[in-house]
Amino acid sequence: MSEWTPTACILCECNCGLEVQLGGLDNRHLVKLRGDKAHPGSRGYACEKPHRLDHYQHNSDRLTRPLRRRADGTFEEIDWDTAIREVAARLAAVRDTHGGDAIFYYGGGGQGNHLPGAYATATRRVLNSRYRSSALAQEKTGEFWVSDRMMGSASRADFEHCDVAMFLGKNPWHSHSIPRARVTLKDIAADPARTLIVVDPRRSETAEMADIHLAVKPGTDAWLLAAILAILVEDDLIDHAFLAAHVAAGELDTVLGALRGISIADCCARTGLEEALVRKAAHAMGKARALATMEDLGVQMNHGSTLVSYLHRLLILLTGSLGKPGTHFVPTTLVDIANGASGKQSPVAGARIVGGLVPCNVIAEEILTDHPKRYRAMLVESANPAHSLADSKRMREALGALDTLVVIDVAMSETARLAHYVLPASSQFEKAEATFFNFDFPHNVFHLRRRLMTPADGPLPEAEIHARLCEALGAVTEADYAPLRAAAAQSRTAYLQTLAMRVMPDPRLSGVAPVLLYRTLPLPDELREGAVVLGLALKAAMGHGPALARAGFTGSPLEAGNALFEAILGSPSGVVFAVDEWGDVLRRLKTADRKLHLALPDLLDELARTLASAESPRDPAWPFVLTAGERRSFTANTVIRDPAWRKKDAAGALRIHPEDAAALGVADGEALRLVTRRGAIVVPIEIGGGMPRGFISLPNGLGVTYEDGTVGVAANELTASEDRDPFVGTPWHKPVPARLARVQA
Ligand SMILES: Nc1nc2c(c(=O)[nH]1)N[C@H]1C(S)=C(S)[C@@H](COP(=O)(O)OP(=O)(O)OC[C@H]3O[C@@H](n4cnc5c(=O)[nH]c(N)nc54)[C@H](O)[C@@H]3O)O[C@H]1N2
Ligand SMILES: Nc1nc2c(c(=O)[nH]1)N[C@H]1C(S)=C(S)[C@@H](COP(=O)(O)OP(=O)(O)OC[C@H]3O[C@@H](n4cnc5c(=O)[nH]c(N)nc54)[C@H](O)[C@@H]3O)O[C@H]1N2
Ligand code: SF4
Ligand SMILES: [Mo]
Repeated sequence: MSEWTPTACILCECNCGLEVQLGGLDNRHLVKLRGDKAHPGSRGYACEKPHRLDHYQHNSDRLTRPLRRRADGTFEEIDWDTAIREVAARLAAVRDTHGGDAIFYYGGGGQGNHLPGAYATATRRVLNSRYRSSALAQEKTGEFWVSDRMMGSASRADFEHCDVAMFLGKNPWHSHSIPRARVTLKDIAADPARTLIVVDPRRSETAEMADIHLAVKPGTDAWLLAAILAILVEDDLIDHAFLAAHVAAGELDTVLGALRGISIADCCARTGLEEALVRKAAHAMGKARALATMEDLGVQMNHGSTLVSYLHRLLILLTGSLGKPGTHFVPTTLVDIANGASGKQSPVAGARIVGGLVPCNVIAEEILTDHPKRYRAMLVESANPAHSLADSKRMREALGALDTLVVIDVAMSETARLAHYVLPASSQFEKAEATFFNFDFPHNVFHLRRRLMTPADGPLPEAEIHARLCEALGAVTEADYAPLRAAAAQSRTAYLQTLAMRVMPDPRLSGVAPVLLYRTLPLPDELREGAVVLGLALKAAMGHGPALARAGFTGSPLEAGNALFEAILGSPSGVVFAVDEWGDVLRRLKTADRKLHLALPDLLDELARTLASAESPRDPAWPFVLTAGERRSFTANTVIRDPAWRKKDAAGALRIHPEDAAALGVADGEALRLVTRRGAIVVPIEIGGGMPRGFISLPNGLGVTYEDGTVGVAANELTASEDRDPFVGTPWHKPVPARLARVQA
């Protein structure tokens, strides 16, 4: 067995630092894993999920050779030269006939591997491919869009130092998303001076620990937030000094006017909650010394999601919960993935593009049409849209209608099965990798993980795949590499100067800079795919000089960026790359006038419309509300396909309230037939799980094909792409109308 070697967990956005001992055949198995105390963010923390990560590294779905689909739908193995030549030729043909806009890029990284997306920018540039998307456009784009308009950027919160914490449609005990989640939750729960508030119809594991559990009726969070805001205004619990200093002129009065007209009692009635409990929660938040809040899929994949994101931001700002320890902050990031800028529309459906991402729910209709601007080719990388996007049946039809579908993946995913070409990628332990989900504050961390083992014979790192594609497309040649190689042979300084003088000013070369770096920057093998990080570090040094300087990276942008890059290379457990000051958060607001904007007219209209709408009676044909895709102890999207990884809930049971089960005459573990407008499946049930009556849940990420069998239900066989938010197109996966029936014997 090897020494303990640092790496990271790849199963959720936290990317906790791990230490691993390798063993087994050729030392290629992850035998023992533990939290890495030297990781500056996670500091030794790890949950139960990574201990059997070897199921990711080794499983029978791993791809070993490039594959080409035959006319009969089966695959044949081809060599890499053929694969790259043919993929390049087919994508170039689409570009040359229909324009690069007809080539759609999806993915770029999962929870722990974001370097592929950085290399793919080169291939996309060469193909003139502009339209793209990723899972963020089925969860976070509403939050990004309103945050961008109100604050200039999205914020995160400091739960470690807050005295009041509120989770809205979020179950961090299982889904994490904050550093060392369980330690922080336990600390808050154990301290009588701190208050934990959870808004969730289900008594989730986090709700179970809460001081106040607001068990809203599913989909009524907008009414709850409206009531809370109205209470804050009525009882004058808003932070006048903060608002006077930072809010754009006149906007506070507009918003207060709108909130004063709200009937608190009516709103509470709509949520099914006692008004006294809502008042208690509102007062706790309004009187907090430091309020930290977070919204997630329970509201972001639900009716009124963008409105809820807006009202949530009003709660943060009216209570002055921005820019003080224990409240919200805007981190200094190496790569800005939470950017909400918009203005563009998708080519066929005319859907709003936020943060450069086309809403996931319109992708199928942008393909299944004879519109001249339809997408005709798709490059999918490290994502599984045939499984993870709404309405899998329609998605399969859409992917099947493309002229060319290329999938870059480590495993034979549901999407890869539909591809014309499947390009096998090295696993995240066979190459250098990193996440761009870097949201810590005031010390932000970047971790370039070293490869733990050489790639198995066959797969290639994405960096190499994109370099070969760009070369085959004729976009980069030895002549472009030569000056950089010559400079590299002299010194890093000479190399940086060549980058600054030759590459950056030349749009052709700067577009393929990731490939130039990868091909010419001398790096040890275990860090080779980290080359693109030099470009990111230089860019960060140009944009965030003071934050980098406080972390010790000083000098000109070239010097500071290079020093940061060296530190990243030299820190196998991760490095603090930016140190911020709380006061900077409000000094650096990125809105045009550097003020906070509370009054968004379209969303205030939406609020008025929502509050005026009558409650529609539940359609008796669909008596249940299905949460299609809950995070549980052993779920991790579709990163691990082998069901043997999962220690609990082997079958992926449907959770249901005991009285609902009794009414249907089923016992724990028995199966029911679950029907939605889109599909029907049979699934075993788990009685309890904190579900209220009429509310049922299926786990996320199950129902993948493995060794020609399927374990659990693929949630998106049951969801519909037209069920989506009117503003940003995020899906309504959490309130799927459903019915249940006994399975006929
Ligand atoms: N174990 C595990 N952890 C993960 C992942 C995983 O697959 N498995 N995936 C990661 C990813 S990609 C993401 S985006 C995050 C998501 O993390 P979460 O958003 O926390 O995950 P979910 O379990 O999908 O939804 C959270 C809660 O929303 C509640 N909910 C449902 N309907 C409503 C409603 O109407 N109102 C309110 N207020 N709540 C409602 C559900 O009961 C559930 O407890 O998790 C990350 N972490
Ligand atoms: N109904 C419903 N649908 C949902 C959700 C829900 O709650 N309900 N949640 C949504 C959310 S929040 C998310 S984030 C998405 C997640 O869905 P996707 O973004 O589609 O991602 P994953 O399921 O994580 O699939 C990741 C793919 O990356 C591959 N992979 C792993 N490592 C590597 C690598 O190193 N290189 C390459 N090239 N590939 C690799 C894996 O084999 C897998 O095929 O699902 C969404 N879909
Ligand atoms: S919290 Fe997320 S990243 Fe950390 S160990 Fe658990 S699954 Fe892995
Ligand atoms: Mo996600």
